Amino acid sequence: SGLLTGKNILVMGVANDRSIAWAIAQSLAAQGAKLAFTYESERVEERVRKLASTIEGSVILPCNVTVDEEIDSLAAQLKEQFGVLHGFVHSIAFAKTEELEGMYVKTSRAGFALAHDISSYSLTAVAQRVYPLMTEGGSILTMTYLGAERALTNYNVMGVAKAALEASVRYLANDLGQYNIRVNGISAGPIRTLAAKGISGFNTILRTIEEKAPLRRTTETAEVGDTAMFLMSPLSRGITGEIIHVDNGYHIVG
Ligand code: 0WD
Repeated sequence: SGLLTGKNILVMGVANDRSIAWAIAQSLAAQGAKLAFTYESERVEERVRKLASTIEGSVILPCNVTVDEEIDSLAAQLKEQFGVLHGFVHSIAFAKTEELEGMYVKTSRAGFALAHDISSYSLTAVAQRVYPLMTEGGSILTMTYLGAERALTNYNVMGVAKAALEASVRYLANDLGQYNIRVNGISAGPIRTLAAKGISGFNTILRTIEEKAPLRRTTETAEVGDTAMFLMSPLSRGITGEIIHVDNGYHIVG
């Protein structure tokens, strides 16, 4: 038995085995959690099914977070399969590649709206439909980045969307605390994943981290996974509305 035995947790944002959400799933499963995974489209369905099949008892459901009806049916499926939900991990972001380079000032209305819809509003859209299933209390977690706090080269509209996401963490925490539901974020150091491929100059960023981060190394997904496990577990019961940096200390320097 583990810290999460008997807990049912929704994990959104597994795209492949390098996804942060996948490392989080490993850490949660190691503590006995029962997991539900979602996939955005048929493009990733097979990959998600294959990965999920390696974790016993996993549930796999479709959900593109830009479509309200898909989130409605996700919540209905979760109610049917789990009854009670204890956790929700949101590890989803998207912006058009052309909005992730050059000057932020050039951001289009459509690019701004899309980045905010998928990367920021989706946390609230899912939370509003799944919190009623958290009848025994719960923990909600999202993934953010330093670009929310600072103007970082090329991060641009994603940084603005992450700032809104971090503010959402605080507002959701304030709303849902009365139901013993906690809401937190992890601000992870840069990790080479599919999403990171969209960001220009990523290799340079990783080299800077190795030189300047207090721990002199880049972030590994397992480090994020273990902090996520802590935030899903009763060990973190006094923490809500918080953004925890899992970045080997980089945000305190440079
Ligand atoms: O350096 C990094 N990789 C960092 C990532 C540092 C700090 C934070 N993060 C954040 C990301 O911004 C994101 O919020 O962590 C989260 C997870 O990102 P990841 O693990 O780096 O990236 P990835 O493996 O690509 O997973 C993100 C997934 C999508 O993957 P693709 O590459 O297929 O877009 O988000 C999902 C999708 O699986 N996603 C959606 N899910 C449902 N509906 C949608 C959508 N419309 N769009 C994207």
